[in-house]
Amino acid sequence: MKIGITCYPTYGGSGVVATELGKELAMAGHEVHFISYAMPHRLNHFFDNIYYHEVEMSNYPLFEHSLYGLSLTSKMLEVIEYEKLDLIHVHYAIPHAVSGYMAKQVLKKKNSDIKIITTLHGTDITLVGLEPSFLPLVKFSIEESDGVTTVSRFLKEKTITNYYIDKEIEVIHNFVDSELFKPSANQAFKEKVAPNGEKVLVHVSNFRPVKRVPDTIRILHRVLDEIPTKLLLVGDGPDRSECERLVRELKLEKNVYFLGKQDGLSEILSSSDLFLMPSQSESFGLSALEAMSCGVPVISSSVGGLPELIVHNQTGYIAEIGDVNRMAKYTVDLLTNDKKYKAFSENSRKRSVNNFEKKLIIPKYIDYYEKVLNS
Ligand code: GMT
Repeated sequence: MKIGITCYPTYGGSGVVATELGKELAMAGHEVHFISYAMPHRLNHFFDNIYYHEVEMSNYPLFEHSLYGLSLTSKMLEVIEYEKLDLIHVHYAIPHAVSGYMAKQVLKKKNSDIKIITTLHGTDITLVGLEPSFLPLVKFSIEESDGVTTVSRFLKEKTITNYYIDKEIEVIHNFVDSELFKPSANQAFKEKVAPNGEKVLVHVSNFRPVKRVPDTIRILHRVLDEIPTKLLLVGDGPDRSECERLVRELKLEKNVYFLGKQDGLSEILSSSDLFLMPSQSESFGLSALEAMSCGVPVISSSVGGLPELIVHNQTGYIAEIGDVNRMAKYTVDLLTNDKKYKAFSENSRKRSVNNFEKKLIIPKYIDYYEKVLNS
């Protein structure tokens, strides 16, 4: 197949899923064309069968605000025509699904067609898509897509109930490369961050308010009453300064490392003891899956699709949103009981390999493409 993929190229779950999917499709012999405003960050070297088309932005003086949705449509049309694409798979509804719809309409006028598949990832449905100004357009673009997938059963339900969608939606969970994300601590790194054998907590996100990153610092603060512990904060975003302020206020400067955006995530995760995900909303939790694949249990809030990934009392623990006391209690419980920790760690690895390994999930996308193309 000749497949166009549009996604946000930045440090975020939807872009990671889109890029890793594209890489796997290319390895399976399909031709993949990424169409975006920048090179997706996990597409960091040459891959056979992968092409990148940058969306050019017009800087005509009348356009005070960027017209990205329109520029994207134009680039989609160009790539569809010259590369003879079979379908375009857009990740995150806004504005990608709308641009796809417009491209399809332009082609219709020329008696041509392109199949548009939209994958809904999370806040496009649960947060920003619900803003009154966006809601009708998001609903419309979902209904007009030739195929729609969500990354969890939770997100499918939300899409149907929040947008009154009467359409078949396929659930295809996030996936992980379990050979890359595997248990293998980097001793030198571990000794550097925890020189006295302290336990290591880790959190990875884009530091948006929905991630509740300050909760991870409050959890650490309580855990430190019981056990020497360090916290690694990986990623960057709007809440980072607030987190740095909180660390200073609680005098935790020696216990928290702000690592910023990192490429070598598997090394960091596999050198950690526990992953914290206290999110306000989370449609699946890709970084928690990557941690589990490294044999790292997860303590999370009980929101969204997280219970589809984390099995309470087997691969980690789930608590109410904002209940940092309970999350801290669970953390101490697990980190002071070696036998239980070992079982949770093994369960986490097994669950990710048996249910979410890329070799199991990628064929679901390929089958879905074929179904849509033959419909
Ligand atoms: O919805 C978002 O916040 C955007 C998206 C991203 O680009 O970071 O994250 C979502 O997509 C991931 C991949 O499918 C999921 O694993 C995340 O749970 C989801 N984030 C939220 O729902 C907050």
